[in-house]
Amino acid sequence: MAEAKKAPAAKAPKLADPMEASIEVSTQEMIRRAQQLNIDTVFDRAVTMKPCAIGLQGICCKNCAMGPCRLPLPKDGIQGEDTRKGLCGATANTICARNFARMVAAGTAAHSDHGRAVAETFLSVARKETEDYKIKDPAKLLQIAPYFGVETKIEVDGEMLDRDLDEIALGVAEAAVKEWGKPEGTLAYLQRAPKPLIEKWEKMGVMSRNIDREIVDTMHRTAMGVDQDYKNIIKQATRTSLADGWGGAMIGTDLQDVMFGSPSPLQAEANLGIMKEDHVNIIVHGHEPLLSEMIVAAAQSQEMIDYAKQQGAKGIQLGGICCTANEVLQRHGVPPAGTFLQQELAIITGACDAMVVDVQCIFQNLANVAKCFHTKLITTHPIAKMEQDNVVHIEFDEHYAMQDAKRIVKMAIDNYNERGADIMIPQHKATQIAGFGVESIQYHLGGSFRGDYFTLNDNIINGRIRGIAGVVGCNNARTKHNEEHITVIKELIKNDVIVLTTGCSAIAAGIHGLLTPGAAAVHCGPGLAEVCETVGIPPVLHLGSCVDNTRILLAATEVVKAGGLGDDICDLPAAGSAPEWMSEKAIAIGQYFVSSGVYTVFGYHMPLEGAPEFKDYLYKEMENIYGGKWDCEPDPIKHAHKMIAHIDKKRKELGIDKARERVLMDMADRQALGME
Ligand code: BF8
Repeated sequence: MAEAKKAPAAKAPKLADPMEASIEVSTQEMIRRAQQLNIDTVFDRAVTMKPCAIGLQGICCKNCAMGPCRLPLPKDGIQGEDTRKGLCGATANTICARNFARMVAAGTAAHSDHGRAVAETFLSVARKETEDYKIKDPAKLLQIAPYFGVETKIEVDGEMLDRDLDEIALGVAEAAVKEWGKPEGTLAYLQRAPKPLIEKWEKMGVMSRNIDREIVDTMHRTAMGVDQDYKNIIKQATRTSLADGWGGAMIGTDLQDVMFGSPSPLQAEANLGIMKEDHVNIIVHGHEPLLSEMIVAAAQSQEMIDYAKQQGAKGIQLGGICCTANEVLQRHGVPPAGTFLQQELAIITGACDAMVVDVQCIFQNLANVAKCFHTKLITTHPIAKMEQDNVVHIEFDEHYAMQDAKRIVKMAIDNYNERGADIMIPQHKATQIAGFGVESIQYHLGGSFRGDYFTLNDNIINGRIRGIAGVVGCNNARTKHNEEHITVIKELIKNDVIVLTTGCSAIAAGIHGLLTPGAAAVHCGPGLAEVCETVGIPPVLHLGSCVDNTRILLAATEVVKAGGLGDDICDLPAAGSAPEWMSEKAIAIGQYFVSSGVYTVFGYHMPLEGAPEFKDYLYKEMENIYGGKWDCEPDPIKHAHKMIAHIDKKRKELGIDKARERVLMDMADRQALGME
């Protein structure tokens, strides 16, 4: 075997302290390993490059060539009138709102273009143009058809009969694809929201028209010299974000479920330790599961397993990074190898025979790291190529999906014997239960007679469960890897708040052992622990990838429907959180949660400090319109307690706060009697 090719000595006097960079042991080990090999990672770069202080405040305008105009907040704050303005006269509020709205547009574009690819593939399936994908969940197809105006029954001789599934599929596919550009009306899925919420959206004029149009509208009105009213800009940001959460992302999730199967709880492992030295290791990374679904099938085929054995490997180990990981985890139990911040580290193990990337959250530096090892880095998407000559591009075509997948798996197997001697796979991994969804929550926490989410609602009303939290989103190299996610989640479940998680937060929760039923006894307050132990679920439920945040919207809608907790999402004792966010997609998600009535707290920092009036609008005024509002709190314990305080406020408004006090008094009484 050849020696691993070492990177040329780079000038990197300042390196990350592994213990300061992450709370996770295998990450710490691999950062150290990278430093020994003289390979820089995101953790080192975060030490050497500091963020721009003006950009951080959200008030740098580079939308025309007279700028960039920078409007930093004066050191002693605004005294009297705020006279700051750019060359054209744009105020800090306008600039900050434009920047924020553009983040929403970019995030919406990312999720929705993913959704479009899924919808177009589903159209190919419905037209029978591909054999590689099938309809695996016909029940979900029948469930969503009415929203697209597609009949599921047909009248024959006065009798209502089931309509042919292929006809329904074609109707749904054609209607779904049109959601990106239909000339009239509003998005079909907006009608899935609770009625009072739809009425708020209608009153405000923010019902999204079509997905592409909302993104174009935002880009237009935030260009130089167009919309100069921050409230009007943010109104459009809402309309755009709804085209994400109740549009492109939701269609993406649903049609993926239809084609690949809706997830149901399954057991898997998580962390870099899932990689095996004696196996061919293939890591799928990115977001769109169209090709990775096929890679899973190809890697599990006898033909490929036999071929791997011929090359001297014991088998093929698949692993995932980022949301592609969550997609193949929730449907096939393929273990995630790590979060967003661990992508370089997977290659630095020296045992990654191929890393297959599609779109989003892929470091450009991967190619530099791959150059130091034997790893084949394979790009697969026409909109996401890399310029380095060590990167192979195999463009995915849904008509030849399995053929492409087999070619990629074979390439990884052929690369197995090219490994160098520098192999170090950290021996840390955890067991997890993943694959929850709207349907499985209904199965575990539903009721037989009184509504689908009855048991969940009943336990919220009686106070065993204090409330519901969505903890989602990225890692960010400006915060300690996984610390905020894990601290926030632990504090919530300790206080009887059940947590729904997606994205890299879900991967982090899996790695840190919070996605098992056993975590309830260790980490939960007594009420939540009792519920989890009774029904056999973890206190933290993995609901999938970031587009699957739409599952949280629909779960919240089901809670409203089940009754007893108000008429709208904003009435629920619920809150949202993204403790380590970094992506524009997180801002789009935050905006659609806030505009759907959810109090949403981000960690780290928000790029709003330079425009206090605009910030106030997001943090206070939005609640008067939609019932939800933004907040930011970098301290993870305070962050969790802001969410809990909101949950308690909602419990009080619902008149169910007394029930909770009684539960706590019972506990105290039992403790006083020495029974606990
Ligand atoms: O879409 S959580 S780092 S992987 S952006 Fe990226 Fe953030 Fe991870 Fe998933 Ni979501």
